[in-house]
Amino acid sequence: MNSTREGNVLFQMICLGLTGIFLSVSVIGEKSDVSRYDLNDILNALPTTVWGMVNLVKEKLKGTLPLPESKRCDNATNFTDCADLRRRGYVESNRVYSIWPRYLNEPIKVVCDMDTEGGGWTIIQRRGYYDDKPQEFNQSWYQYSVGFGSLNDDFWLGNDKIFALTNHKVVELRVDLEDFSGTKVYAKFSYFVVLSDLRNYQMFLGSYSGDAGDSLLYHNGSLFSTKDQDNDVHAKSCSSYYNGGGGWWFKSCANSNLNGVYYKDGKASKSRSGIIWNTFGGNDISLKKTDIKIRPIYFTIPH
Ligand SMILES: [Ca+2]
Repeated sequence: MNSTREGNVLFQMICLGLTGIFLSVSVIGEKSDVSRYDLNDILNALPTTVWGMVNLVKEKLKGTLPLPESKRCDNATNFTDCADLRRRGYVESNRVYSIWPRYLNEPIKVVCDMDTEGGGWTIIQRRGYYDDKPQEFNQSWYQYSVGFGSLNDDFWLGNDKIFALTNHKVVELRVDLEDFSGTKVYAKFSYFVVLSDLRNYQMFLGSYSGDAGDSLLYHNGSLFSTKDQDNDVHAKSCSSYYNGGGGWWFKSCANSNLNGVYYKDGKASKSRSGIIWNTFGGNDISLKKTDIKIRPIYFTIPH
C-alpha cells in the first residue's frame, strides 16, 4: 500500500470517529431525560477522548501498529456489534462472534443475546454460567481494561472494548439478574456511556425501567475503580475494603456491584462482598446469575 492510500484511510478513520461522537452527542442532547450536568460532563470529556484517538492514529503512522484496512475487507469481521449481526440474520445466542467496533485496532470476539426483546445485545459481563469453578473477578486495573474470563462461561469483556462499544453508537443498557431461589429480574437504562482510559472509564446512565430496581443509578457519573486503583469518593477503597476486590464504577461503595465475590450458595461471608444489587435482595446476599448487555437505542429488525 502506498503512503497516499494509507493517508486517505487514516483520514477516513478520523472523520468517521469524529462524526460518530458528534452524532452521539446530538442524539443524547435531544433526549429529554439527560440532565444538563451529565451532558456537560460528557462534552467536557470529548477533548481527551479525541486526543486518545489522535494518539492511536499517530502510533499507526509510526508503523508500530498494523493498519486494519486489509482486514476490513474480510466479511467475517464486517460487523460492528451484535445488533449488526442480528439485523443481518444471525440469530444464535451464546455463540462466539467476531465483530469490529469503530475505535478498535482489530476485531474482537463477543457473545450475543439474540433472544431477549428481539435480540441484538452485545454481552459485556456474565456471572454464574461457569462449568466447574467460578471465574475470579478479583482482578487488576489492567485486567479490567483488557478483559478476562472465558466467553463460553463467565467474563468481563474489558473496559477498552466497552468504551468502543458505547461510543460508536448511542446504546441502552440491560442488566439481567437471578437469585438462588430462581427469581429473575431485569433493569434497563435508556442510555449508557463509558469514557476512555484517560478518563478512568467514567460511566453515565440514562433513566431506569424494569423490575430489579435502579441500584446502578446511585453510581451514575462515577469513575471505574479496582483493587489497585482507587478512584471512588469513599475515604477507603470500596473495591478492596468492602466489595470483595472486584472492579466497578463505585461512587461511595454498596448499592450495586456485579463484580463481587461469587458465593456458590448465595450466602456472603461478609456484607457487601458478594454480587449485589441492593434493590434485589439487599447487600448481604450474593446473586446466582448476572449478565450485562448493550444495544443501540434505535435497534430494529427489518421485515
Ligand atoms: Ca476511595
